Amino acid sequence: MKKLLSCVISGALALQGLSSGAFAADSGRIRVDSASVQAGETFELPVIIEENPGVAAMSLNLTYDASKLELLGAADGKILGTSVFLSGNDLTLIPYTMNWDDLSTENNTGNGIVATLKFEVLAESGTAEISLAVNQKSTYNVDLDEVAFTTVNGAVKIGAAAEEQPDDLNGDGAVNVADAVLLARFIGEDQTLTDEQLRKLFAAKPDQNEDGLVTLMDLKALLKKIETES
Ligand SMILES: [Ca+2]
Ligand SMILES: [Ca+2]
Repeated sequence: MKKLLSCVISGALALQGLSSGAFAADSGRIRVDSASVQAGETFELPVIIEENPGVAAMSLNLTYDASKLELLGAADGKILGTSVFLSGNDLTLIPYTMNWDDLSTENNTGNGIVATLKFEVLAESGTAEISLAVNQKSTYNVDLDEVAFTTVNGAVKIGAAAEEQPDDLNGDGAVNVADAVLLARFIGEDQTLTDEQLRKLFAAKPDQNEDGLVTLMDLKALLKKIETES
């Protein structure tokens, strides 16, 4: 088992090495977290920037199922410099637009929570998809060049019991090396991962050490657990 685990780690390292050359430097990722909640509950959901190539302004459109969720607010994560965060006035608008517009002459390269969404659960059960879209013309750096971000949508499971297997990243009911492989592929920026795989990954707990980012540290933490349990 140890040998297999070290293969996974070196595979992840190889993927990381590849990624620096294989992907354009000017593309980041924005994702909205997933959650399991109960009917009537109020909960917060972070919107997270990863591999931020540097922006002066950003605009995001948030879309969700208003029959299942009510948006109560959106708070600035304050990682985009001295940005003015314009949260929009009408929380009932769908899409709901979040804009950041920095007057600084330097790009903001912060990663982590860019906004925290607050929702109330209206539905008794079901799943509410939460999607993000980048308004490309309003997302640019200090040179006024448009900056590309890929987006990863979230899903809110309503009424479901609390996640019993947060380490089951591929959602197959078991926690084993296959989950570590999936995590390694994500960290290595494997572009062939499907939306379904990404949804399951973030419905579980990829951020093992709860620092707000998914990195090799999380892979190491997961491998340690798998090794201990096997
Ligand atoms: Ca699994
Ligand atoms: Ca982490």
